[in-house]
Parts: sequence; structure tokens; C-alpha cells
Amino acid sequence: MALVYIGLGSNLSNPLQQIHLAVAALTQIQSSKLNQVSSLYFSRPMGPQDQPDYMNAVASLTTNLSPLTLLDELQTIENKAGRLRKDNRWGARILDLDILLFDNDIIDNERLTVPHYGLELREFVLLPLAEISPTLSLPNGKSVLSLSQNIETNGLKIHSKLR
Ligand code: ROI
Repeated sequence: MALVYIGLGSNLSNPLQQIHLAVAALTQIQSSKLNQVSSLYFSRPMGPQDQPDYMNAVASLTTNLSPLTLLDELQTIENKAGRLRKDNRWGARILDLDILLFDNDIIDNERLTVPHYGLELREFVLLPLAEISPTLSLPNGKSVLSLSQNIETNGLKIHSKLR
């Protein structure tokens, strides 16, 4: 079994509902078990500012799936939410499900980069991650808690508990 952390994000089509539906969908992934879900956070857009604020959360999952099979499952959930793959990289999106960490694995291929390239730079990933796993370290040895305490919070605020 691998321990995986997944970042959830939405800023279109009722983000609150999108994140709730996505959490429900995560519980249905084959050969996997949803462990923890962070609070739901409001965050300011990273990238172009002419888009709505985001809602973000982080979940942990244990899985017997391979990284790419898990990625297929997450993309199926995104597609069912109405996410268009051709969406521009830095633009608004209905639902984004990112594999942040997959055990201590380092993965780098055309489809998948783990740890997620933005992990250490994004308050909307680090704070929810530290909330559910304060003792976690990244494969490079850095403490998630200390990263989260040293990053600019950029107005991030807790909206609600998810479960
Ligand atoms: N900004 C925020 N606040 N939250 C996100 O999930 C998010 N996702 C993205 C970009 C466009 C980089 N900005 C984001 O993909």
C-alpha cells in the first residue's frame, strides 16, 4: 500500500459543491481507501488574477494502484465534473485533482511529476497538508510544517471542515 496526498482545487461552477463531490468520488476509487481530508480553504488565485478565488483542500489516500493508474482515476473524476483538458494551464478550472506526494517516490515522466512541482511554493497546498499531516517530510527531507509556517499566507482562510 502506498500513502498518497492529493490536492483538490476549484474556482468555477460552485467550487464548494465541486470539492464535496470530489471528496465523495475519492472514496469510490478502486483498491484505495480515503484516510483524511483537510478543512476547506478559500485562496486567492495563483497566476492570472482575472479569475475567481479558489477553494482548496488536501486529502490522503492509501492505495494499491500504481501512480499512473491513480492518475487515470483522478482524471476520470475531473472529466465527470466537466473539466476540459484543453483548459489553459493557469486559468480557471472546475476541478483540479493533483497527486502531491506518492509515498517517498520521485516520479518524472510526460504525464506525471511527483512531488508536485508547486508543492513548496503554494500556501493553499502546504497549510492544508500540514493540517492533516504535521509530522510529514518531503522526499527532499524538508518538513511540511516548517514550510507551511514560513510561507506567505496570501489571505488563505479556512471555510469549513469537510468531514
Ligand atoms: N490558485 C489557487 N489559489 N488554487 C489553485 O488550486 C490553483 N490552481 C492552479 C493555478 C491556476 C496555478 N492557480 C491556483 O492550477
